[in-house]
Amino acid sequence: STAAAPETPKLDKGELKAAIVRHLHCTLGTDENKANNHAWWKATCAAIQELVLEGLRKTQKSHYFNDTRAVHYFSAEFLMGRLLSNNMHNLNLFETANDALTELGISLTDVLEEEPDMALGNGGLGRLAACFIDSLATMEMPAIGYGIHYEHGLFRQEIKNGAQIERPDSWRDYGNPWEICRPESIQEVSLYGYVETKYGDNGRIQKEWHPGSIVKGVPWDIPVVGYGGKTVNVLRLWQSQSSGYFNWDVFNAGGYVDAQVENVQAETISKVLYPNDETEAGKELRLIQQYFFCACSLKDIIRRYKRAHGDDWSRFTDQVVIQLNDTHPAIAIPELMRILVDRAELDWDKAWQICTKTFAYTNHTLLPEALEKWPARMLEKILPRHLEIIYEINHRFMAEVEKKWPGDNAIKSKLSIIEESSEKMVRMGNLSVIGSFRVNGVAEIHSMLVKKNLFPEFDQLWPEKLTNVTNGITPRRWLKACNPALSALIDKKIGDQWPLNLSQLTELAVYADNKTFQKQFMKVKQDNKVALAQTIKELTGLTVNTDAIFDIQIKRLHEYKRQHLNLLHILALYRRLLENPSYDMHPRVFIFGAKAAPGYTLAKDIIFAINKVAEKINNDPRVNTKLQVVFLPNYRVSLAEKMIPAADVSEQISTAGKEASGTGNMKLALNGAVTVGTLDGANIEIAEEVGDDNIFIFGLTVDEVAELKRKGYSPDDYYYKNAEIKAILDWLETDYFTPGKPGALASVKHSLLSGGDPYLCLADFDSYSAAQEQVDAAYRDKTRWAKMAIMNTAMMGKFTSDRSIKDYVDRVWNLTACIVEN
Ligand code: DL6
Repeated sequence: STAAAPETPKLDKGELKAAIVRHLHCTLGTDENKANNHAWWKATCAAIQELVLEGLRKTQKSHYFNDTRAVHYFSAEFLMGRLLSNNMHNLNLFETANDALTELGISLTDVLEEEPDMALGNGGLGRLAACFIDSLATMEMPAIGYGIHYEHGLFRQEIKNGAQIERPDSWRDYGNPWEICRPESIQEVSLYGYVETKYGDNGRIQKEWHPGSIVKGVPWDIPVVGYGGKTVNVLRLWQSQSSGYFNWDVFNAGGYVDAQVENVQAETISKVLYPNDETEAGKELRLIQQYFFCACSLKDIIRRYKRAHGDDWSRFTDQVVIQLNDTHPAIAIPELMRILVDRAELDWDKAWQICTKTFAYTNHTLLPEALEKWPARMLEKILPRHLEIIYEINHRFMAEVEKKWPGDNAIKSKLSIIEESSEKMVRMGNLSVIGSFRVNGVAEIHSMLVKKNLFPEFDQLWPEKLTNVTNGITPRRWLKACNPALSALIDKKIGDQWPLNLSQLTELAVYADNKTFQKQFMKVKQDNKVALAQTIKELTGLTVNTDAIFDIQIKRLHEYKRQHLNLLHILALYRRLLENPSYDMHPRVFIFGAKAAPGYTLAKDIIFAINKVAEKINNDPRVNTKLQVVFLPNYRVSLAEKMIPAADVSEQISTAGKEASGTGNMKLALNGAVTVGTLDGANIEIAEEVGDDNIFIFGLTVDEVAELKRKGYSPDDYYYKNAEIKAILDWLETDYFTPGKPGALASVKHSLLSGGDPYLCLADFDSYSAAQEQVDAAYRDKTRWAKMAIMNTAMMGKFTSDRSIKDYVDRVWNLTACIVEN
């Protein structure tokens, strides 16, 4: 690894104290006596930001003088969470700051709680982007993240009478201390209008797009501090603003208010993050968002390139690689073609060669509802020239297909970028594969399914193009920072270099049977459980049993992730306990965190059902010493950081073949939770690493799922043959959990019966329940469990995002680290 180890902190305690107080006085205009925690947070951020910006300046200078090749990570989502603790850890200043604030009479823990999460993403895809830019900076790779400066990130979730209510998120209401506005790099983006065909002097056909409107993209830079603090890269997020060019006539004619309408429309573009995870909304504003940030970013990249290389395009692909995080930024492909062909006047073939050496695309899902398609009519209206270019790309590609499969119209219609359905649609997945030099899935099995089921013909056409890069997580945030006690224990055992070289954790395996180490490891877990119990109390009022197994399922709410399978099992345990009060089980607390897309009714019904079942069970003295259920509201990065260190059991129970990778599975295992999971996504690779003895695998495999579906799956078979399943589902229809309101939870039952149980909950129920009995038995054997937990932490080396980035560097980006001069 080229990563730099953290140095001695750049400030000592006294200097940091002085800097914090100086910012309290000079930046915030307050003083030590008047300042509340929010002011202390801002002053601390400002003091840290001084060092961050010094690192940023040096990094940019080094990159400029070395004329480095860089990766440009295009992503509609970056789920950054909080930055203060992360930046302090990466600058090796956490302890110093703690001591400095303590001397000032302030608690760092309280100060850290003041920071709103930067929740500019929905879930796994956005958090992956955040982990990746952390690793890129840590490994001293020249890189820039490009995205959208949403005014409102993912909604804040409240739970009212068991139901999810969405409230707006305002992460920067009182100013964000990390971001820097760069008005000097504002870009303009065109939208709407029409295309004029002209003949140039050389007789060449030329296209001119006459836009109907122009908006400004204002860049905000968030510095991304690598571990060790040497490289500080940038996440550049674009905010939309009115260009102020239009409607001056209206304005001058006294139409002041009408002129403002245009401003409001322009500002709407970056107003709010679409809260849909794994569903494609097909909304005009969403397409505009995507184009807006891609167009701004490409202009920014080209401006930087031209500063060094002028109009000579021959070195562009040596300097620039663009990673498309899913198809959300795929419109960048025709946009680059437009710039090269229409503006730079390169001929088509040359332009296409540049384009297809510039882009690489990561696929994150096989779910059909998440594969983006845009109505051709919508593209024609918003981006008329881009649609023409897409048609041309497709036309030329169809000729290639014809060469490979002469006369095969079925293959043509499958591979075409244009879907000729009742409404003509543009398939962004096909466009991304055709326009990229590399396409990757995010876990071995997922990449295999991308090749075999999603894009088999593309794989035949370009056998080198499709590859795998298994996801990863940054161990700095997801162990060192979030679990300080475990980190300290690991440091003591194997030294403190593991955050940079996570494979070193295997050295812990030799202690897995060591009684003393087991005790120390499980003591940390217990303390973390007590801390989470305190959070649960504060957030829900419930007192949980900290001697119970903490069984955690945290992720977006989706049928394919099967929170309702977990719920069915909870109901089974409840029934068993009611029928047999001496039913033998170790006490367990089932803990959920999940947001549902606001328009996803069944997902919201499942949240409601979990809450109603929780209410009943937690208040039922017949069972609540053994069984408790918690739904923690407003699951987000900062809450994950509190839950993950306290988990005994990690629920990763998606229907096989549906979860592309999962990354929560890695975070939980890294913190010593044992997985109950299906052979899906990265679970498979986790099982390979930890070994069969240290994981509970259950359920149908990908092949078995396919076989069952082929034969014809009938959930009724399970309902009528399995008395326990029948009783549980029928229970949901009564008013037992919703007194006076029978049927309030019935939609969950119906989705599993008349709804056809598309994700095979009933088919997997028995196997899941058996796996849970094994969990129960294993947990009671304290030595065995401690060993399992330690082995999970010890064997997670593969899943550092540093390894993912190294794979991208080797297989896709061909980058070299740039050592930043200090
Ligand atoms: O690759 C990151 C993450 C995976 O870990 C999850 O398994 C996968 O569900 C998620 N995919 C999406 C798809 N969104 N779109 N399009 O979020 O990606």
